[in-house]
Amino acid sequence: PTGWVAPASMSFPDGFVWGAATSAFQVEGSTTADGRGPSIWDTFCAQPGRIDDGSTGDPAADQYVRWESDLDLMVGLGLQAYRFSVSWPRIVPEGSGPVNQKGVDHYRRLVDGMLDRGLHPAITLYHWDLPQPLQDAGGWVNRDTADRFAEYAAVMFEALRDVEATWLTINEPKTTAMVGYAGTEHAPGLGDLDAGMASVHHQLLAHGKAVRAFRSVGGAGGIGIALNLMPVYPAEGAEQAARHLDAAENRLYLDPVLLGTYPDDAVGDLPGQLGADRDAFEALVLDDDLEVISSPCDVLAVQYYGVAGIDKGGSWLQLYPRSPAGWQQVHAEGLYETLVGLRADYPDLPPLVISENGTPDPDPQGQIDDPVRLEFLRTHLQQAARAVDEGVDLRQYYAWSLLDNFEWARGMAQRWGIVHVDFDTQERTPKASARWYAGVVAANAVA
Ligand code: GBH
Repeated sequence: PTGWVAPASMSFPDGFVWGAATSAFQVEGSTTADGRGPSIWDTFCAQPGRIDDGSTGDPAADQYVRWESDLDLMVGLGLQAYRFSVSWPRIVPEGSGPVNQKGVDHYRRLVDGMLDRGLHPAITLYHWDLPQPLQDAGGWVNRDTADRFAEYAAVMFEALRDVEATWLTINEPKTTAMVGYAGTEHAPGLGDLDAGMASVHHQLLAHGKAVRAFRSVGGAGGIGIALNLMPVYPAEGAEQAARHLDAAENRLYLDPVLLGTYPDDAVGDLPGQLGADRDAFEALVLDDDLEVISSPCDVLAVQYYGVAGIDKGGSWLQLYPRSPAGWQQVHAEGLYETLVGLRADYPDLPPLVISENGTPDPDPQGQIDDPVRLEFLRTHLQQAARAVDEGVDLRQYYAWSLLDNFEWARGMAQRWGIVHVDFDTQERTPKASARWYAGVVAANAVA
């Protein structure tokens, strides 16, 4: 469907929720404050060569200290919602066992501060900062981690039982599995594909167990999972490879959550497939697991950054311009295709949320005038509005990110914020994209 031209202005439905997103390790700093335990990202940052600029989670954007003024900043931009994540090692410093009340109190204050200001909380429970003691016991390769996660999640559900929050269990299980366990670019950096596959299953199991815990606590809000999705485009003659890559990148996560089945074509030796040990993976899937994983959700959260191309030999292709992130092939129409594709493929699809969407500054020093990001957001919101006009039930949108922050292996040298942060002074300055986005929110329309 090429040749679509966006109308001059496109409205969103009444009640649509507009926000921006961050995650705990990327913005909080204060990694030893108030009883927080170590996470796998603290360990990873301490290993020479893992982070480009040698930076760590301290002080990041210092939000553990500056949360009140950051909430005021959001109100000043007219934002209606904030997606943040809870740091598991602040809540259960040893990964299992005693709860650290000071950690719980921090997030209760943050959420109360949001409610006082009319900001809707979207709360991610796991955005990659696994307590180190759990990694010492195997991390997501160990099935017990799913139970530890559900226990930790229940602590937060109880603490915020009265709050109409949008809860998201796990942020991008694919990234943890393929970049942290199968790959080496993210913590814990194992470089073991079979470990990656085990982490897929155990993260999804953790998600399902947390959804069940949420139902038994009877929390006021809704719950879902945040999956990064991307359309896969075939080169000439590469339709089968593209189907396999789509299975490995998208359906491996969507199908178990939404249908209660794993796709049968994600793992194997054909181009586009994950070349893991299929029997070993299947042996991890116990009797009721898929039923737990497919426990009904209230939302599905989609993180959209770009697309992939593949040739018939299985090599990834560049079809669209790359952003300075390197891995990001920018193609706004792929967001529309993702949203309408979900509706077509999954009959019981819950309402959708776009929980992340964005692009980095071309200049690692950062910028206030950011026309590339502004245009990125505009074109992607137009494609989201197009899908909504065609009946897709999209309820919320979160720009990634509210603030320049600790960008994982890229450290502080890749800036994704709509708000600039001076990392010497921690001063915040809204970029042109943030001012433009404030207008979108005020109009509930993109022009
Ligand atoms: C999101 O993932 C994350 O949820 C968010 O925390 C992050 O800040 C944001 O992207 C921007 O990067 O290191 O070369 O192996 C998006 C999907 C998957 C993109 C992992 C980067 C690692 C590339 N990410 N990938 S590499």
